[in-house]
Amino acid sequence: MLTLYGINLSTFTRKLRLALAEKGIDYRFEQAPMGSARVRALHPLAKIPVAEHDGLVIPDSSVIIAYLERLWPQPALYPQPAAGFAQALWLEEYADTRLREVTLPYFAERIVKPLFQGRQADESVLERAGPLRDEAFAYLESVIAGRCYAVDDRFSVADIAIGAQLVTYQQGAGLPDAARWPGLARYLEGLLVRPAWVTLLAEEADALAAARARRR
Ligand SMILES: N[C@@H](CCC(=O)N[C@@H](CS)C(=O)NCC(=O)O)C(=O)O
Repeated sequence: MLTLYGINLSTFTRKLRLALAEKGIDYRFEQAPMGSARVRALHPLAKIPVAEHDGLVIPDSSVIIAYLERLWPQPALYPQPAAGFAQALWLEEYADTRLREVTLPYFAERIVKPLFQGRQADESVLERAGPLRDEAFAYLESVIAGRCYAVDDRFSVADIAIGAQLVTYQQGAGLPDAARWPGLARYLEGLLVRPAWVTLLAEEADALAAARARRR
């Protein structure tokens, strides 16, 4: 049995859980916040997620998903053709880095500060975040080009990585504005109704509702 250490509402934990759900892999989910003693003992960078399988400790969502693909090849999350494979890896990398940078301020200001720290959002942070968000969303709008999936018109790890980050954005700022990025908004709506996503995101919505209730 695979054990996953992380927490819900963590973007990279979500990314991995989406991959596990899409592949239909059973796992044990052990709540372990980033930087906790448990995580520090398992992950050299003290980040989440980290997984343990048959005595092997595997850090990093991208590495874990690639490992899962070897052991559970179907349904495949990586395109077979070399060009599609490269594009999927690139978009996964883009999502994990630039899109992460773009989406995190919205979650930090609108969710973490008010719900988990009892502090007010600093809207000036979000004003400064706008231009980079606009640039990244315009790039994704052109990559997706009105299709349902980011690469080769079939679901892949690129959609999981992009979708996981866009959910973080949605939790802080709502869906991408369909008037400005119609393809991106439709693309995300299509991902959000996938059965594996509905279940996981309902769990996250409950966690957010509970945090809101505690603050009232
Ligand atoms: N490249 C890593 C990124 C993991 C990551 O940054 N996780 C966040 C939580 S969503 C974290 O642990 N942050 C704590 C930190 O950066 O120290 C992955 O894909 O697993």
